[in-house]
Amino acid sequence: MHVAMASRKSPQTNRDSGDKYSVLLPTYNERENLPLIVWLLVKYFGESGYDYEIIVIDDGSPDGTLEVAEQLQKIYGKDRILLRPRAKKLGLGTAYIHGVKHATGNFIFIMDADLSHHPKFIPEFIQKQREANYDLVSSTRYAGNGGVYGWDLRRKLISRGANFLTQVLLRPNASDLTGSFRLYKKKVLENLVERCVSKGYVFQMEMIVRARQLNYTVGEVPISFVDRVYGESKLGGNEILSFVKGLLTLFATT
Ligand SMILES: Nc1nc2c(ncn2[C@@H]2O[C@H](COP(=O)(O)OP(=O)(O)OP(=O)(O)O)[C@@H](O)[C@H]2O)c(=O)[nH]1
Ligand SMILES: *[C@@H]1O[C@H](CO)[C@@H](O)[C@H](O)[C@H]1NC(C)=O
Ligand SMILES: *[C@@H]1O[C@H](CO)[C@@H](O)[C@H](O)[C@H]1NC(C)=O
Ligand SMILES: [Mg+2]
Repeated sequence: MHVAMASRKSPQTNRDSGDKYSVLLPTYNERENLPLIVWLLVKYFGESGYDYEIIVIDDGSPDGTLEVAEQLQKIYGKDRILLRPRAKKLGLGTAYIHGVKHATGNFIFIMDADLSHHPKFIPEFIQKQREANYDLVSSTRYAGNGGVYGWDLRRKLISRGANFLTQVLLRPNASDLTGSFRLYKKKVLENLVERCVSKGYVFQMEMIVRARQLNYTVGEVPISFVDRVYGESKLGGNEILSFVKGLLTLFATT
């Protein structure tokens, strides 16, 4: 991909740009995935030369994710890996709020730690952001070369359905509303997070809907999304029900 190549050619220029990228990695039982995602992040940031830090927000995972994170911190250094754990599982939305408080970068990446979001796309996000100084850049599985791999029909239908329903009800003019691999200007993220009321799966969607309301500019990067290999999926009937409830609440209140 020429985008990634271009940034690889001039790592020094990237380093000197003055921009710093804080990656928020919320984890719950990601012991198997964390070493690999961190290794890949270090690799792609290292090759492209951008300044970065990785903030691991572990919510008291019973599988020992935090201990793994501590080992990684020893390997890669305290300036690259920051640990901001919480005592118990308090949900993704508040994990981002918690993480952003400790971020020292002027840009924030939000991504899942389960390898569904491949760090190889990071240089493309940054390139896209700089193209038009976008306030946020969202991944999309539903435009360009984007796609989803490893999901069964049920999961695909749920994701498509959630997107479709939201498109119809809220018209946010973005092709992927529930994907959570995104790059934000820090100020923009702080402002959005403050206004968002929903929890769980609706949160990502509310973020982009509110971004449109505030006239923030949104760029999109097509990604291939791969289902998690290790660990268990947490998407059950309860999450679907609360997603629809949250969506209708948003519809009624915005
Ligand atoms: N800190 C924290 N992280 C969480 C919590 N819930 C989920 N995560 C993490 O958030 C990311 C996304 O969660 P996932 O379980 O992968 O959600 P998903 O991709 O919709 O569903 P599956 O991959 O099928 O399980 C992963 O890195 C999880 O480890 C939580 O309550 N607190
Ligand atoms: C929707 O997005 C497209 C391209 O991103 C843009 O050209 C168009 O003006 C947008 N429409 C609205 C209503 O925001
Ligand atoms: C966003 O832009 C629209 C159309 O230009 C305008 O009516 C609206 O007041 C703007 N909203 C904000 C929050 O600036
Ligand atoms: Mg996942």
